[in-house]
Amino acid sequence: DLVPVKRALLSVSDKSGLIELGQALAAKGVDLVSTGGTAKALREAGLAVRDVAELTGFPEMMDGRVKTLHPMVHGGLLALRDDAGHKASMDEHGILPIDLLVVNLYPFEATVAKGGDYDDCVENIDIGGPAMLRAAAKNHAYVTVITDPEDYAPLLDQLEQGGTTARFRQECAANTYARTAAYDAAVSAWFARTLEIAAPRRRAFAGTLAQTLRYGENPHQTAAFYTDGSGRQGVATAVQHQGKELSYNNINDTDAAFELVAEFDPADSAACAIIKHANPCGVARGKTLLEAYKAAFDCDRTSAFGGIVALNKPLDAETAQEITGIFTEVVIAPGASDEAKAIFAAKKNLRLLTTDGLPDVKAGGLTFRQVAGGLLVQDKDSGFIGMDDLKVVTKKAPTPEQMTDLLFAWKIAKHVKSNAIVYVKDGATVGVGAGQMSRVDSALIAAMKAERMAETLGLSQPLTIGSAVASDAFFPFPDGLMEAAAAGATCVIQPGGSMRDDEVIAAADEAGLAMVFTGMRHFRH
Ligand code: 93A
Repeated sequence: DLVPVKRALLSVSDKSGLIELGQALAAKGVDLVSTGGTAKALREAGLAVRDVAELTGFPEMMDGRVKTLHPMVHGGLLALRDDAGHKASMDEHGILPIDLLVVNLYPFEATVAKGGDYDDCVENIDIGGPAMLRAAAKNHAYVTVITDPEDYAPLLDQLEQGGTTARFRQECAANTYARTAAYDAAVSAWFARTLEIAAPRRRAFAGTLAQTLRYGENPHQTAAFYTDGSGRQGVATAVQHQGKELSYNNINDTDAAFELVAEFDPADSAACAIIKHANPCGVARGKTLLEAYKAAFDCDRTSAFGGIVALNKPLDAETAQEITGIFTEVVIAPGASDEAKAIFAAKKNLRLLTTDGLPDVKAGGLTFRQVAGGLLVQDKDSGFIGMDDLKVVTKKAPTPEQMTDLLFAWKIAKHVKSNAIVYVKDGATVGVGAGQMSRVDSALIAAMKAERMAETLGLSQPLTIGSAVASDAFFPFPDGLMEAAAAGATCVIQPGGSMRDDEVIAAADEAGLAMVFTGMRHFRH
């Protein structure tokens, strides 16, 4: 079932590997046809190539918007070689069969990622390329289609044996539709972002394979990492400096860590978040990163082992040194000093990731969750609460210091799986209760962890005494609140809005707590 390649059409924006491919094809006697820039590059390398304009009898026109959109091209790609009618049409119009199509598209995603303006992005929507790709892929019974320079080598391996196999052409076709779908989805997503179109409106979802992963959440699951073409700063844009490849769980946790730490403006203070299983086991601010890291670490030293550390400022040497004190899986920061990099270099298993900046926590975007037979899509939780949004509901009002801790705790609670209870003291978490089915249990677990930490640190009492506590959603009954009070919390931030708010407020007053309502909740499941 080998199909030989006699004629190839090459039209590529990413010209990497093009010359080598052209040379290899020419050596096999393949007739080369190309669009303007591609033909120029091939000719400059001394290869004989025909212009697509010669094939179509039309010049490339309208700034290249119309170059391959022609029956001479599409007929050559789509004709069924064994069909008498198709053959007759080819003969009648002088259409030459095209056996191999090599196209990669205008760099739409890269243009968006580098912040291209509206017109620039629109101009980079490729029309002729996807049309040819889809045509060739449909006709994979006869045509081989390649859309990624990474596939040039496997293609040449195939041609070594005299032609491409049916299976190879089918896989090429499958790759091609994945590419054109991801391409159109990137355009759709760009429109949605640019025009601020909300989640419930019609749009497409797809991604581009960035990396195959060793396995998924568990070793028996295969997995891969896809990028969405948005160029959003974060784990997808990060550069890895050392350490083995990131795993599925690493990527998930690193994302959680970096999104959380990005809540804290580096202009206000340094901040550090340590994540385990997508939940923070310590978050703190500090005058320096070192101070922030130490305070975050002291929230839950047991869980921090093997954790993911995210920083809101470039990693410095002192902090790097301190981090190497225990086993850490990943460190992500918006940069790192050469000294810090040198310190990490001795730790072979530690991965260091740096980005050009922090994720924009206020930017819109969508989040997805897969359910059987569908996708749940929603706007990203970019809800923000400032001092002015808070309503004091108790007799006692929080002091300015308490207010600062309450708002700090609130930002963290947004990133803790529900039910979330977060105790904070002096700009550092001192107890985090995550993911419990009951809010009371989250309050209890966080307090219990704080007690254990107090023992480890040799303190006379847990740091929850005199702390601020945040609850990601309202207390439906006073019981959860009372657990927090029993742990020593003296002020509370929560959305409010329960049927029993009156009871909860009365209980808070009785316990001498200061409590504020945000009017916004931050469920996260
Ligand atoms: O502007 S287009 O949408 N119109 C076309 O007819 C067309 N044909 C190929 N873009 C078109 N292409 C794209 O040109 C290819 O997908 C490829 O990305 C690029 C190659 O152009 P050049 O060979 O001039 O560098």
